Amino acid sequence: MIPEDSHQPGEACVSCPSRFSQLRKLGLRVDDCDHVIALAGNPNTGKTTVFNALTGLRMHTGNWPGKTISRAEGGFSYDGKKYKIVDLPGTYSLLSASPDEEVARTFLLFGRPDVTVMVADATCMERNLNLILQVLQITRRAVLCLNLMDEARANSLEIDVRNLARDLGVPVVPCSARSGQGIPELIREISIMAARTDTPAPRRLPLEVPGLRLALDQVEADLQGLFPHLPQPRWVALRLLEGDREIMDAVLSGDIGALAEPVSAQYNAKESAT
Ligand SMILES: Nc1nc2c(ncn2[C@@H]2O[C@H](COP(=O)(O)OP(=O)(O)OP(=O)(O)O)[C@@H](O)[C@H]2O)c(=O)[nH]1
Ligand SMILES: [Mg+2]
Repeated sequence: MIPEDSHQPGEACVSCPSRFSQLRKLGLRVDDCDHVIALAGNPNTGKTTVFNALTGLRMHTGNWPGKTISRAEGGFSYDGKKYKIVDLPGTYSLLSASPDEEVARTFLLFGRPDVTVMVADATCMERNLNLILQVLQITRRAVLCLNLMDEARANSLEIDVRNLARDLGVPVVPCSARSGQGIPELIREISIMAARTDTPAPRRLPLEVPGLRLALDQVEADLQGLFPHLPQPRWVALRLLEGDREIMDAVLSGDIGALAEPVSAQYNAKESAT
C-alpha cells in the first residue's frame, strides 16, 4: 500500500532527495542482477519515459502508440541491490497478438519478472484497467505507476489513490515521469515488492460456470505433468479451454516447453539466433 507518509502528487516531499540519491543509473545490461523488473502497460502511457528515468538511458519516446516495438533492457541499483529493468512494447491485453504485443505478452507471462510495474495513463484509467486486471490475474508481485498525473490534474481529474490501491491489492504510485515526479516513491515500492519473500496469490477469476473450475484444475494438472516448469499453467489452461489456436499449437508441438526454460537460456537462444 501507499506508505502513510507518502505525499500527495504535486506536494514537496522532504524525504525524497535522500531516498532518490540512492538510485544509481547503470545503463544497459545488469547480468548479475538481484531482481528483474518488467514494465507493462497500454501503448503511450510513458513506460519508456519511466525506463529512461530509472536507467539513465535515452530510449526513444514519442507521443503516439507503438513507439517501442521490441524489448529493451537496462539497469539501476538502489539500496545495495541491482535491478534489471525490461521495457516492453505497449499492449492492450494479454490476449492480443500483434507482433509487438506478442513480445510484451510473452515476457509478462513467461519471463518470470520479480516485479511487474504496470504503467497506466491517469487520464483514462477505465481503458487501462483492462490490462491491469489481466496482469493481476497472473501476478500480485506488481506495482501500479499512475502516470501522467500532471495531465490528469490539468484536466481536473481526481483519483482516489488509496482506495484504488486497496481495491487492486497492490501499491499505487502517482507519477509524472516526464518531470521525474513520483519516481523516488516508485523505486521504493519496487524495492519493497522485490524484497518480499512470500508470493501473494494472484487474483482469481470468479468462475460462475458449473464444472469450469473442475475442467480448469484438470487441464492445469495435465499441463504441469507435461511441462513441470511452465510458468502460468493456469493461464495457459484457460486459453486452451477458450480454444486459443496459437496456444493450442504451442502445446501440441511442445514449443511451449521452451518457455519453461530459465530466462537466461531463452535470452541466449534468442541472441545466438540473431
Ligand atoms: N505530460 C506528460 N507526458 C508524459 C509523461 N510521461 C510520459 N509522457 C509523454 O508521453 C509520450 C509517450 O511516452 P513513452 O514513454 O514513449 O510511452 P510508452 O508507454 O513507452 O509508449 P509505447 O512504447 O508506444 O507503448 C511521450 O511524449 C512522453 O514525453 C508524464 O508524466 N506527463
Ligand atoms: Mg515505449
